[in-house]
Amino acid sequence: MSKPPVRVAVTGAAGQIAYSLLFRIASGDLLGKDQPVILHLIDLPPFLDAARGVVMEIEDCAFPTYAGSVVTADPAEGFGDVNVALLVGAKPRGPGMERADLLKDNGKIFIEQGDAIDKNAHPDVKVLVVGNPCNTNCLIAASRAKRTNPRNYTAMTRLDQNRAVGQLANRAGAMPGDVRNIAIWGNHSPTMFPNYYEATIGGKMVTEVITDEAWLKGDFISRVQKRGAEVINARGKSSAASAANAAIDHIYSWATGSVPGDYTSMAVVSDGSYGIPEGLVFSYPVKITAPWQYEIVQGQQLNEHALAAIKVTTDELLGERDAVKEMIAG
Ligand code: NAX
Repeated sequence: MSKPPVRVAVTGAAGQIAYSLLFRIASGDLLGKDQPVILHLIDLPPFLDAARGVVMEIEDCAFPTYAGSVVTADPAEGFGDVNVALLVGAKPRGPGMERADLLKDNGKIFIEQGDAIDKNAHPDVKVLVVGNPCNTNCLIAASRAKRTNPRNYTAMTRLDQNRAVGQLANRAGAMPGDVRNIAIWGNHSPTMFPNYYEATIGGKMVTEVITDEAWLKGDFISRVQKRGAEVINARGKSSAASAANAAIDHIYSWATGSVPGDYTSMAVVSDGSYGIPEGLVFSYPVKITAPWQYEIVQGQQLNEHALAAIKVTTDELLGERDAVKEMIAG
């Protein structure tokens, strides 16, 4: 392989999402089958042995694109020279914990990691935040970006998009590949809005193919919004392989421009498009205009239902930003 290796950092490297994600990165699913990768596995000190065990297994896969690993608990070392940073590790919500406390505890992690990325990563680093609450964690990390570009800090709603595709395909008796242009608006939380009004199935508008409007407005939206909880109830654990798959999809689409349809969903730092307050990390339909370049899709006509739903998710994000306002001011 003639290309120089790309360095990809993954935090939460000993966790369950990483256990699916790291193998797919090493095998070339993230950046291409001709692109060697060096993995930077970052976790807390008590979990480094587990991360080393994962490295042993990756070695044992003998992937042609795997060019080595760094395992560390030190963010400066972990983000050193990395081209892509996948921030998966986060503090989970404990019993009885308030959402504001969760935001603040995670805020500390993402300030530290944001600083370490800004000081140590490649100046053109691309960041994807998966660890929840991912939009606001991303907002906090992006607020530390001085040398790096805040536009390159994104959060993951591709899993929500993929879940919406799955639901629509099932209902229409179609294949997932037939569903195009469904985008998630807002927060990765139960307030997100999967905008089916612009989406198509087999080239026809979703609303023409699925004429049961009550289902679209009701069960479809709420199922996508609450799919994470449905998986936990059934599996006893949160989504892992599907989350890893969505992280691969997010970065692969961004890096290559390959998206299923005209655009994909990414939570990005808002530039004020569609009246969303500037600076919020908000999921929009985005077009990949060139490798590693995105633009928020403009000119979508949002009807009353969509506007009302988007207001709810925007207000939630404003509340989250308010809860961490001292952190992002500093
Ligand atoms: P796990 O609990 O299995 O793993 C988390 C790992 O992160 C642990 O190994 C832990 O030691 C590590 N960690 C914690 N703090 C860290 C820090 N400061 N630096 C480095 N590592 C740290 O969780 P997992 O199931 O892998 O989920 C990870 C995160 O993804 C959670 O926050 C979860 O809520 C979030 N999710 C986000 C999704 C999305 O669509 N955006 C969907 C899936 C998932 O729920």
